[in-house]
Amino acid sequence: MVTTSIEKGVDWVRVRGDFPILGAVDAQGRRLAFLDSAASSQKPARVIEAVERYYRETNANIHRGVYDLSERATAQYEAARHMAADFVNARSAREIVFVRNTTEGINLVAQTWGRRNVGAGDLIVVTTMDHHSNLVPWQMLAEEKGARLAAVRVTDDGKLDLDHLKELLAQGPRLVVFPHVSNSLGTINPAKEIVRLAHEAGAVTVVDGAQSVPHMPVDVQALDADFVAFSGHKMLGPMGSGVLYGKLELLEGMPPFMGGGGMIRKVSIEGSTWADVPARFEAGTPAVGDAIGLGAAVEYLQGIGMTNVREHERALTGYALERLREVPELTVYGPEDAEERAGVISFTLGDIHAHDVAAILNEENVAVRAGHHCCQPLMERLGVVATTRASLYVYNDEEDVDRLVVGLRRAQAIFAA
Ligand code: C6P
Repeated sequence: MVTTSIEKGVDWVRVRGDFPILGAVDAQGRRLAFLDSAASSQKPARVIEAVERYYRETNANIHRGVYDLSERATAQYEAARHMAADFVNARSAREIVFVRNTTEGINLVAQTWGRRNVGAGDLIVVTTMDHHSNLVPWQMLAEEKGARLAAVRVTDDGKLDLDHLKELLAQGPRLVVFPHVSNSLGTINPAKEIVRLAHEAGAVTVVDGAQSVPHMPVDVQALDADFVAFSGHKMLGPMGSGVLYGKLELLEGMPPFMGGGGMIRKVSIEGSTWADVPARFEAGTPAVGDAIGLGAAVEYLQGIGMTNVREHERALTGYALERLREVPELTVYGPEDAEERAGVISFTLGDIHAHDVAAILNEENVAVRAGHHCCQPLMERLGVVATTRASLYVYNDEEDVDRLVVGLRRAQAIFAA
């Protein structure tokens, strides 16, 4: 039990207090139990203030102006890039491309590296637990190029079937893509091992870091992944901020994603040449304020310490799994052990529809997500159309979990009547 105490120097009550939106209570005086951070996290005052300060004091287009304000905006934007690089331990800030979100980061790789390097008959390995964002872009590429797609199977306990992965690797795939953490099962995949195996088989790797980078220490050099994409809005930063990390040598060999201002070296009517990376991939006016907000989110998370974030979520996940076992007819999907999962808990409650469960929880001021979580192939594998999903972050505590359990019992009582 961790969540209300001061642990390893982290005062989790104070952390919760940093999030203005969580200070509100409903008409019955109940605080919000926000259990949907896997969809998008809440923002601490520090991030909100950083974005506001940018618009109040620094707003100007970047990399263009010769006046002070523009130079300050440019410096802050590039400082945010360095912070993001430091956060995931990239070798250089040039390996950090600002994008809108994970989806855009993955599409960027598919449309640039993919179009240049994947050909007819090539194999692209995905997984059955991938979010549509790490599946559909590869389907589109495969269709365009006449490439083949195969999905690593998921075991009954919600893990990637590594024997199946090895079978697919024996076919010499061009590309292996997978989620570091499943947004539906919470499974933490052995990313380092998968990357190593994929590299041994000669494949390039794309890691979907949407649910890992916000919640645990992620070191891209230790991981050795070729590309890692993640979303700022899931890690306390603004919507519209995201990162594609790519190894410099790969990024440098890639053509642009979109054409326009900022990504060129020289343009004539006859043709154009491209700017160095990462500018080559950031056509048009970027979301400067959002990137600066992401930098503030990184600083905030580093202030807590990512090991502490992970430990808090691991302990709270363990508590939640234990409490959920008390609820009859509740099936939790994914690994049983909190060590093997992040703070994402998907479940079904008897034959009550997932959306009905979520609607009743909402009446209790408990916010969860229900649906297929953009993982339709996984839902098919699990044999369900939808699950209800509670997901945890730094501001959650045992009271949130207890409220979830009370709400689930109420849902059962309503449907039993
Ligand atoms: N998952 C969820 O509720 P964007 O929307 O681009 O920021 O992130 C896409 C994405 C990619 N991969 C994984 C593993 C994800 O979880 C997500 C976003 C949200 O689970 C919205 S569907």
